[in-house]
Amino acid sequence: MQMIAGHKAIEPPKGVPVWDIDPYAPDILRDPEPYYAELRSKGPLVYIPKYAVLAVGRYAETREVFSDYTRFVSSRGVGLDDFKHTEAWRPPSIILEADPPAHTHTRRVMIRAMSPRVAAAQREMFTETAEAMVDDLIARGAFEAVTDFAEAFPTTVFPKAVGMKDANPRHLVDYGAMVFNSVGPDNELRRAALRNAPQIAGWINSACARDRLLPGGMGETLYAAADAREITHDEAGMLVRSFLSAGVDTTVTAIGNALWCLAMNPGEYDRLRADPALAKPCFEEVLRFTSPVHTFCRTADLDTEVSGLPVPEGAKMLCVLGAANLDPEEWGDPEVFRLDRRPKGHLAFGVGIHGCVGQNIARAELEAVLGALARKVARIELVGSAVWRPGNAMRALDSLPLRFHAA
Ligand code: OVM
Repeated sequence: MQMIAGHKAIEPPKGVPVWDIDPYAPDILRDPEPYYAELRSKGPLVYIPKYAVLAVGRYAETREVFSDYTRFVSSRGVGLDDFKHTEAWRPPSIILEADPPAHTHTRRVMIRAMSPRVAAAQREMFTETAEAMVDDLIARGAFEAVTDFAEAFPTTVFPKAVGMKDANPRHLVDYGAMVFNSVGPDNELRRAALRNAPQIAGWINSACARDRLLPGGMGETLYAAADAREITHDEAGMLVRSFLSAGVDTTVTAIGNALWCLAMNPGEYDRLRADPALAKPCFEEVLRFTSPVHTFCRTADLDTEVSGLPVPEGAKMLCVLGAANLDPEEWGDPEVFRLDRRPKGHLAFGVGIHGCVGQNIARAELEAVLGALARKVARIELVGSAVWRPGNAMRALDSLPLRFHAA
């Protein structure tokens, strides 16, 4: 079998346009909107020879592929590697990289571990932390928002919510970069992220042990489910690893992107200030507008069709969430950031059985951050250039120099 980028190299299916582009080129990852627009314009499916994949960028078909977990499976990996033919870089996640019925079982436990009630119990801690950080940043004058706020906030509150006895913020951030860059091709981004894998993954794996977790935290909930024989103790440890994989880099990126949206759209920031209750719809629009996770894959597990076009078994489906969330067929004026849009059905958290199980916690964190800003900061000033950091799955800032003007 011919392989490219860790999966079966399918031929371009009949009727599917072929596009010679590298969607993982750093320039495209830094400024993806033109690529998103061209991808959508070419058709519902586009064959990309460089990686022998089918890219999906229109809203309807992206939603269809994500929703149909029997035809488009996750157990063969949600990156370019097909776990049926290439060994995964780490033992696969038992929730992200699993299909029903195994997935149903682990997901049920994770839903409970991150329920609205669990998120509500963390809100006060999130808000107090956000307010203290915002006060400190106001006092500082100019600061680097990526490190000093976007990274600082989740690496402070998330380990507390999980109940980690000793968290290493640097390792948590680096592990996020490993996990999210690993879903791309074998490019420099992936190689750089995986370079220190044994050391960082080793620290992460040992941080998942029960004796490293405090009672009352979200991590301990998973071991309690193991005591109740719903899952095994090994599975509890693997699900703690999922917390640490998906819970930090995602919210770091979301906070940076939110600050960027508000710095670039001062009129919308004024609206948020006038009514801090808009924190919730503001976050949803940040998600739609910037799609922190811009791309995840599925694998066709059988010969099938999408919009009447043939899809062969083994095809990697590049689901470009960032393109779908800006599709003018779905959204009016998609390139306008509007707090009053209330973008129901955006795909930034995915959709269907694999839709982000941590979204209650993510919303509680972002509402705490946006609420603290709205109450304390009169104006968010960009005092240098915003620089984007290319990522194989994540659209995140590398640098965002800001000044918060006190209210
Ligand atoms: C995991 C996980 C879950 C969601 C996202 C993610 C790629 C990882 O279970 O490890 O990042």
